[in-house]
Amino acid sequence: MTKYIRACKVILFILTAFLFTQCSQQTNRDVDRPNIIVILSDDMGYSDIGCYGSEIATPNLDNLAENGLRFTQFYNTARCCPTRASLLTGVYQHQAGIGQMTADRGLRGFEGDLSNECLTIAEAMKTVGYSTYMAGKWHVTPYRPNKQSKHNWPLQRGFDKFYGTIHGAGSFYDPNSLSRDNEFISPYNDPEYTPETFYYTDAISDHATKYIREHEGDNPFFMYVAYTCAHWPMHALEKDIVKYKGRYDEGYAAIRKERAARMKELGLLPDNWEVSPKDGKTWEEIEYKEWEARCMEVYAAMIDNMDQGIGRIISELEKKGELDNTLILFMQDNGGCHEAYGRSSREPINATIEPEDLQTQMIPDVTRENVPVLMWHDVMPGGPESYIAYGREWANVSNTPFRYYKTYVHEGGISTPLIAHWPKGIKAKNEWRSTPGHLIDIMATCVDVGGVDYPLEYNGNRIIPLEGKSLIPVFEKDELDERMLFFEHLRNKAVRAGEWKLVARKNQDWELYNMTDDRTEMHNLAEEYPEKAEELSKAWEKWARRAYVVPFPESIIREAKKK
Ligand SMILES: [Ca+2]
Repeated sequence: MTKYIRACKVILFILTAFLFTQCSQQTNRDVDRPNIIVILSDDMGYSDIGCYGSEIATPNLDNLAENGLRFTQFYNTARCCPTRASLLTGVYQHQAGIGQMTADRGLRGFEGDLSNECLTIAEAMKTVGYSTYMAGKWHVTPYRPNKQSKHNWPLQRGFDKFYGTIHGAGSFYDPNSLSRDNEFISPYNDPEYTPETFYYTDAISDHATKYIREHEGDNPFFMYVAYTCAHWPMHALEKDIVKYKGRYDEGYAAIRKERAARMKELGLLPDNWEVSPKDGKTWEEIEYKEWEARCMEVYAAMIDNMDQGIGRIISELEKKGELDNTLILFMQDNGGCHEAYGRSSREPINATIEPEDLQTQMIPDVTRENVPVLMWHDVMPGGPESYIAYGREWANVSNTPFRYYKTYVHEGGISTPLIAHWPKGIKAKNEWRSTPGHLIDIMATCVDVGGVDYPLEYNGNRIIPLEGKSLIPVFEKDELDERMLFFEHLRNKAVRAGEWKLVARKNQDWELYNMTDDRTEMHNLAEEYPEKAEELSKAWEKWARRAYVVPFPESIIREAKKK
């Protein structure tokens, strides 16, 4: 009997100890694990926010930077959908199935649809009990309004709630493919969201804020806020545009000069780097200066509005007492965009659309007031009746001091700010980090801070191991094990290794640059250091074979030859 009682006591002790450990582990985890908010903006250049040298007012982002970290050498993939695929999965975009765009090119790596051989951050964070929310642009599965498959929509890829667009671009007053959770909706027939004026950037901010407000329970959340700001068309609310009236009247060169001076003050532009030369027309060559200046006033207002929305997200976190233990990361999906959408005339189209009709057009024929949407100098940019891109010259300003644009993997195409803010987890304040990083590191960082045991198999599929590294050592000491970073988009290609970068435009020779001395890529050293160039090009080839980058689909090669 005594033996029996002793055995019972031992069992009871073990059970109590076990339960205590479980509870305290649970409690500790819930207290320590931060919420995570990843904010991504669209088609913005390296110097487009205040704390990276812009004249555009971004006080909320600047405040995050002052109380956190700014990275000087963070990289994206040069384009909307590949960036989203890589960011969401922690592997290179070809491995994630989006090697080019969202069209199926018939080869592994180029399916144009998010692969099942990888997890999204939302899927990974769910394995450790995070709630998962998304507001904004998805763009990692094809958009087919009449025969949409939803197998790769956000709710099927780990998100609990979603409000946003499936397609990559559209009107800010009437975005095509707008959806809530698993259903397409019309912004003008949506009882759940009835603002006085519908403006997509505000709608994204408002839904992100709502998800924080409505988050319940002790578990942390992961939220992905993917703005379409400041992708074309140049659409902004008049109340925001008015702040920038006249600010761009002096033209491109004056603003590039101002930005370069501010970047020098910030330490972002060392004296030994040459600012890249201007691209496109001079201001004197521009005939309709008022229209051209208005393009940039609207662009600035779009960014200003996004920053105000980020301010509302931060306020909501503060209200809930969650700001200190939320890791906020802000980055951009590609460099400033030179594409010439809406920069030639089109005839007015007569059509009608009712409030309950779904908008399926990327470029609407008419506004919801049934006014024809116009382009080029036939209309001033800003309102719903216009559809205009800000053009090559302003993109050149956005990317100060770098060369090239979105699509290219020179520094103007792939360089992005990265702001990291997490008072409880990052001790340093208002510091810079110069270790090179890449979108592939975001998943690895989330997995690290969330305590995720990253699976090798998920839903019966073999999972590609993460390519990225956790940025925690960079947060702490600006250190990371040395590695190479690789790039490929539309056969523009690059590799970054330490202070070296090897880069080539489609069908052109490799160029070699020393990024410490010459990050603006003005002095090609390929002939001076042929062995370094050879070593890096071999590394690129090896990666390209491993990561489904080559062979290129025949259809892409045929199209390239036609052009
Ligand atoms: Ca983009």
